[in-house]
Amino acid sequence: MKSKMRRFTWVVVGAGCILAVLLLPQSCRSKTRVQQRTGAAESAVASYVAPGDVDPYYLFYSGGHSGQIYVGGVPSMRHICTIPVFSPYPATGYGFDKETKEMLGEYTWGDAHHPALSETKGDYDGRWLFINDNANNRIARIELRDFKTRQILGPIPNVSGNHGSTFVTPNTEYILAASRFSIPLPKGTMAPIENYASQYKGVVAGISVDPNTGQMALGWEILMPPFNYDLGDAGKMASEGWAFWTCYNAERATGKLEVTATQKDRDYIVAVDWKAAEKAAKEGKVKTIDGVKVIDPKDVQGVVYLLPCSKSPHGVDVSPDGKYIIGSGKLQSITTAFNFEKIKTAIAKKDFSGQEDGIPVLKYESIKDAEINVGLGPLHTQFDDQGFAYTSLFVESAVAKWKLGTWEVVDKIPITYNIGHLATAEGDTVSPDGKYLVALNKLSHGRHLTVGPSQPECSQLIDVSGEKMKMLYEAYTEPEPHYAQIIKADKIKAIEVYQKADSKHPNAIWDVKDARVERKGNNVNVYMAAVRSSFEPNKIEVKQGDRVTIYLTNIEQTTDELHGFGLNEHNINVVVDPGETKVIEFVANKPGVFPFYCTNFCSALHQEMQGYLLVGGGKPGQSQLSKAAGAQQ
Ligand code: RUQ
Ligand code: CUA
Repeated sequence: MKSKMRRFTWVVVGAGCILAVLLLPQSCRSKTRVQQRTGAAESAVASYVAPGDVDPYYLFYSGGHSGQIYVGGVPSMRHICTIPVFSPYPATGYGFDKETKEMLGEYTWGDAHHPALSETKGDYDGRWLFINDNANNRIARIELRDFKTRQILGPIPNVSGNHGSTFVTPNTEYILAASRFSIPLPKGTMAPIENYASQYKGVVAGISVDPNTGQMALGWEILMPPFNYDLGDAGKMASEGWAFWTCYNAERATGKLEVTATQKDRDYIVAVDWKAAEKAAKEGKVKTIDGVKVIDPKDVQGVVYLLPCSKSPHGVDVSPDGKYIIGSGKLQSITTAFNFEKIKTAIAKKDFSGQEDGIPVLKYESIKDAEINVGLGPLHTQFDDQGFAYTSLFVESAVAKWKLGTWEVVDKIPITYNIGHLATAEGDTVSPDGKYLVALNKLSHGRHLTVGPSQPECSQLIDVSGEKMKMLYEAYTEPEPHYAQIIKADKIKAIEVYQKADSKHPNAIWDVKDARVERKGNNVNVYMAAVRSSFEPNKIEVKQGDRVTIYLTNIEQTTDELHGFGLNEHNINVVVDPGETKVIEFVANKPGVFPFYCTNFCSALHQEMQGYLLVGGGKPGQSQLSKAAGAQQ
């Protein structure tokens, strides 16, 4: 309450000052400029979060080919932290300790596109965050208890280019996955590209999630024609039990797709009755391809249908009540609202216009409710609490606001440079908050201090609480956010330290008296504690060629008391949070004495927090540079 009052006072004083400065020299300014400035002051107040206060919402943006997730606050748009997912990140020691190294496997990058918060009854529950890797066909799970990546599943068999992912079903039963690029199956099969239309296959898939642990596993897959499966969304409320994906290239073309895959007037939205898919998989009506239960629609009826839609569609988004499936054809100026009731009726009446590889195609006219004239290049749609939809317009660089049911476009706001995705507060739930919308722009085009050719990406914060949308703020991030989700801050209950009582690590030590170095043959095991401001032991003596394993426990129980372990010239940097144990493994193959030190600032004597690795039995003077110099002589 006190901080709210303080904040309010500051806001009023702040706004007052800005207004006073603006109003004083009014005679020498044009009126419109003053009005613009007044608007800016209002926007500043609307996105202002005073020092010491926190935002009411978290924003989770995907980091694209950085392989990470960025966490921000709304409305301040402050970047709070980065969660490494598919790429090593020395700042948190991710990818250097045994566990995270094994999780990353052979890949040191991923292409993270669509974060999805776990849901219970169609509402974000604040438990987990999932994200796809378009490049290596993986899905990661981040625990929101500690904001750490805990599982990476994949590469998923038969899925190739996992772009249409990770949308979750209303109780997080499944995470959607799909092939953006069809290939011959199973992976490892070679077939000439000339045989694309007949020998290449796509799949759409449901990755199952354990309701208690969030652990992901292979669920079912459906064998699909060689189209390109692009984006998805899970049905909810009226359409619960269904899943939808857009696809382009109904032409089954190869080569220069911008020409060859845009010949037909219509592509499709794939509609999957996932409860029927689950049942078919349980009943064994599947083929096993590369260890996965794959349903072939030629053999099993009633699982998958195709809805014709505007050509080259991108986003597909289900309205909060689940009644409408919104599909946007990016080459057109309309977005289509399909009526789920009509889809069900058409299926019941077998009102089909044909089939593709055994999958019935419904009739466009029978299932569409409206074509909404939103503007040029519609991509994605989000929703608010008042029954409005917001569609991003890539070509027009704008957001259109329109009414579900009446289909009337009521407002439009220009965006700087080619908007891709957009996200409203709690926008993918059955009860969105509205309030804020973040426009994720594909380019920033230098609306910031110059930083050379590689420019940051731009996001714009828009107030959607009123009749007219209002631009509030502009923020920049690393390349390259695709999608984002915004969740109420109080839904996330993150811990600040790992409690000693909960520690289950078999090799953790909690008392410096237990610190020791043990040798078993060529294996040297180090039980190490980190605590302000020393490592115990601070001396590790080994012989060249020994396998060294350090079990490093930060025995602090104080918030924000992290320690790091950086070992000179060994490419090792691990960070341990309070109460955390990490395992560091390496072969001591370089002779000599190597300092290790705490990399994460922890106290006034942080600089003193150091020790030595002493490696005996080798030949001195073998450094890279001296070898290179020797070669030159
Ligand atoms: S995509 S700009 Cu990777 Cu989600 Cu639409
Ligand atoms: Cu421990 Cu710095």
